[in-house]
Amino acid sequence: MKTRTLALLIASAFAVTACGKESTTASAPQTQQKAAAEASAAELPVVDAIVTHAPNVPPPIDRKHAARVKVKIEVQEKVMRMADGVDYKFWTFGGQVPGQFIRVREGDIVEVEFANRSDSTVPHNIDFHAATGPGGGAEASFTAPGHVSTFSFKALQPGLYIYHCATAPVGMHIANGMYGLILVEPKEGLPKVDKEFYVVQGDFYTKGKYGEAGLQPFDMEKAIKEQPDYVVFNGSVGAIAGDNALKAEIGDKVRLYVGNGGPNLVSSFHVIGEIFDDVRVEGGDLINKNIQTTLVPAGGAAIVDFKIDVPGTYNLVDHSIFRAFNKGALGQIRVEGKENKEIFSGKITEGIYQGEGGTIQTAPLTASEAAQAAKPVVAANKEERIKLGEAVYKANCLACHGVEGKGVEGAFPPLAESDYLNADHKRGIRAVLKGLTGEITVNGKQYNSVMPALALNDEDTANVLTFVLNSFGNKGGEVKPADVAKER
Ligand code: HEC
Ligand SMILES: [Cu+2]
Repeated sequence: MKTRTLALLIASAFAVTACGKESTTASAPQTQQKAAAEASAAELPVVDAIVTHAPNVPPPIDRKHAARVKVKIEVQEKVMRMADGVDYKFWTFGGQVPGQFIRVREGDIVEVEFANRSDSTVPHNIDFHAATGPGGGAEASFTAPGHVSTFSFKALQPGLYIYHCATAPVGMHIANGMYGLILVEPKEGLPKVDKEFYVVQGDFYTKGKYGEAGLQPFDMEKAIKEQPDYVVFNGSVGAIAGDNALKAEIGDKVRLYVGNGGPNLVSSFHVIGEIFDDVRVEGGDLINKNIQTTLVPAGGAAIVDFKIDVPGTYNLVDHSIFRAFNKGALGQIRVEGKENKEIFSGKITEGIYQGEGGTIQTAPLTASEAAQAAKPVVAANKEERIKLGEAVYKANCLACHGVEGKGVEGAFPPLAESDYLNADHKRGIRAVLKGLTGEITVNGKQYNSVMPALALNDEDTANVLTFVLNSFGNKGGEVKPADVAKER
């Protein structure tokens, strides 16, 4: 039994900041054992993984033995369609959301070649929930733009598993679309079906509201509040609906490999007008039967099987239903074949449901309710400003710049003893307000990366910078809200 403890989660969440090399001293017998294990793994036949883009699934594995399976993954940061008229800069494994479906067999050694294109703006990595080991491979695969890393893991336990990027800020990488599924087929295989499809739900956070046209930047504030503008299957509104609907025929046994990349929402996965015959609950061994709606946790999966008896269009939804009709979580299976009036007599129309869009209807407040707005906390002096700023730092900066402000070489510059910041406080103000891109030199080392603009108000910006200036060996000083207002 593999226990994914909180400690592991934290280790993976801070993979970037905590990737110190562990030195282990192995005793002689251990070394021999290890050598023997490596020798047998090295003798395995080597095969290239057959991977597919969603909604396709690679064919079942007909091997009866373990293999060393090579998987190549290339990270691409790429502007693509989110909805009609709406674009988004996705961060992807392999150029699409979700990343490619990887199919291996229980006992295989999965050898991953992880490339991050040179036109990427930030480092990335990959955490396989199918792997047993620190961070699921996050530290082993941490890769700066223009580099490639390799590592391998043994697929010890069968099941359907999410993989995702775990580079800080982890939530942001996942929110940009960095997830996919790997199926570790049990040695005996899965029961045969007629059609298999690959569907992954994800929630997205944009500056503009649902449907607002143009290239929409990521909105960290909405992501933290868990208020997505889009909840979609396979990376965009309509990716598996309308002309892109999944297709099946009467009598088909259909299997959906359903994943949920999150980053935040739990999916109440449901197919309108169907009952799942078998659900492999959470992607594991437990089979539940005759299920209407199955929960798919963020960072989790489920395998659902059902036989289709009646023609027509079946809508896949997250049954947290505003997500389906107002945020995009709507897919379709179009089924052709002879009607069966005994099973279903009614009139069957196609494309029954239309997206209703994101128009918000307000329920009015009373005057006294409207007046109840919380008053913001304001620092009375420099000491208070430093104290309040520490909390702002922990919540907004720590993920990238680290607990001690030391950053990560090649990715996140240090705030500790930063000559760049100490030379001009306004640089810090502008970085927080507007974000920072392009080449900069901090303490003699070059950085060419992206810091996103943080949606902080003048008070919080002043507080956090005053905290930084008076911590981590910096030269002191105070930034006041008025200084921030001037730079806005
Ligand atoms: C998503 C990761 C991320 C977060 C969160 C983040 N930064 Fe940065 N920061 C960066 C990167 C990357 C750079 C370098 C940008 C470049 O190469 O142009 C940077 C640069 C800076 C710099 C200038 C360089 C230096 O080392 O002095 C300052 C100052 C700074 N950040 C302060 C902050 C503060 C304060 C916060 C929190 C309010 C914050 N950052 C949050 C990633 C981040
Ligand atoms: Cu990433």
